Amino acid sequence: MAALTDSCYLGFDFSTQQLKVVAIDGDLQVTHQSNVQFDIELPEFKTQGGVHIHEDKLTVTSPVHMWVKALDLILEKMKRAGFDFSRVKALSGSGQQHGSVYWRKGARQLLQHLDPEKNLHSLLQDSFSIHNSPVWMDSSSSEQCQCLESAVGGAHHLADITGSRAYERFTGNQIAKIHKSQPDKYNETERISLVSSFAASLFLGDYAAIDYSDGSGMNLMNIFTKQWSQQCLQATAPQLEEKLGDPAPSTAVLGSVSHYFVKRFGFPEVCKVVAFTGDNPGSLAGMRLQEGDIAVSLGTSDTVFLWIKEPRPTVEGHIFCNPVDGLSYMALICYKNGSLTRERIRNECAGGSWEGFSRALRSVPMGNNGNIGIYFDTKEITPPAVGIYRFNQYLQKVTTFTQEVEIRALVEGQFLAKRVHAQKLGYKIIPGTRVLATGGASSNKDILQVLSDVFNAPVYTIDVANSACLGSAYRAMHGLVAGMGVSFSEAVRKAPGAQLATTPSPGAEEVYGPLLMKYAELEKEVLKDMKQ
Ligand code: XUL
Repeated sequence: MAALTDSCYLGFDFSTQQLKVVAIDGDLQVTHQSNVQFDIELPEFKTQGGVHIHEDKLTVTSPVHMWVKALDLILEKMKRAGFDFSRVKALSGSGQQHGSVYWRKGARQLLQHLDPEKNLHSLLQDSFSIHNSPVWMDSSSSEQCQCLESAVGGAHHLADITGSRAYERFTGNQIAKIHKSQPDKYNETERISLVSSFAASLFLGDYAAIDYSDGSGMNLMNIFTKQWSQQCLQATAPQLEEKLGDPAPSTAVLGSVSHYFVKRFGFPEVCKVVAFTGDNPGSLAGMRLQEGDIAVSLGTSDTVFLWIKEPRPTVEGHIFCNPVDGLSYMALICYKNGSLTRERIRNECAGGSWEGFSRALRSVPMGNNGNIGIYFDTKEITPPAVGIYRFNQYLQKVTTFTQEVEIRALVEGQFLAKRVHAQKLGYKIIPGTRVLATGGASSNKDILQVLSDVFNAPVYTIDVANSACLGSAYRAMHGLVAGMGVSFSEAVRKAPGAQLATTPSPGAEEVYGPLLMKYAELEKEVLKDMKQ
């Protein structure tokens, strides 16, 4: 029998712009990585950033055949690089969330009998009823969102069932739009997959179940019972339940790789396929988030995700089933005004220099002498407001701040918002809570100090360029032992950890505790102003 270190686990990530793969050994060390960039390596599909933005600017799709061809390509690349597929004990993967794939009637039959002499792309030419899959960047289904919310008794009620109010990119609303605009294609469809479960289906040689975690991004699943909500299904499209199949736990072993992969690439017959999930749930696994932790990704848009036990869905942010622990949940909040706003204020108030920005942060005390700012250069998602708002220590609106105060107000405002919204979704700081910071701005120590002070928790940094992919490899490994009661954290305890960057300054909670409440009030006021 092969020693543990001879074993290997694969994680794939079908993201918007590329397909990635990472292999880890039994000690969780990365042994192989590869990728296929859609725009560059598959130019025949003519995508930009992996997608086609349609004329209405709202419809955004990706060619499903491009994803299939990318899988052919990446496996060929691995073979050429001498990758030994016979050591793969299990594989899993992630996909961009919300995107959907429409399998034509008869496709299951085809999937079950793939000829190992041919590539997947040629074998699956006629397997899809819709060639252009709607993806997460699509925002063309507002009408369907309104219908769904009113059918279930309002946005709040929908969030109480599915973990989120109706969002254009969420799959149910995309399916409803396809049913309305292309009823023939809808009727020709045998199965609807998410990008994640579509990719798992290719490996399995059969339709793979949608996992609970990615299934939470559809506005169709009851996140508490983990079953499709009949009310949502009925409001979306006919015969939908049979087209979706039953959802499955994210840690489930769905079966072994199909004969096709055994014959064509030399995978062992016993190589297991562990349910694929969404890229954000995959990242939660890759970052090895634990109960009480909060991950803050400071990029073009800022994303916050949390591990929570007692979720309280609201009309802001999303609650998903947790991808590694069946009793927990994860919350996700997206902010559009991230790096671009920080860069604008840096340019206007610090002559374009991050050192100047940092100096300004250090020159004003924690709490900014009571000054608070809200900076939404473009319409924010959480909350849906736009504009720049400044308030002095008496909570009166003012038109300007000094440059130093402006810089601190921006950074404090962004982090206060994150803590306020996280708490609204059920987040609690508990002993041992860590803030895991990633993304471009996480290399700035002074920004991280504010983050640590506002959350009153130590901040760790972690390189997550490949977190979803790595998380999938970890999940593949965990999937083999999850049924025996081994927790995810136990299974991956040997993986490299996050680095401690900073701890809260003394007195931080006394300063930011009251400011949090003030910030929440001001945000409500801003929203009220917007509605008038
Ligand atoms: C999350 C979302 C995006 C995609 C990106 O709700 O829409 O983060 O998952 O791939």
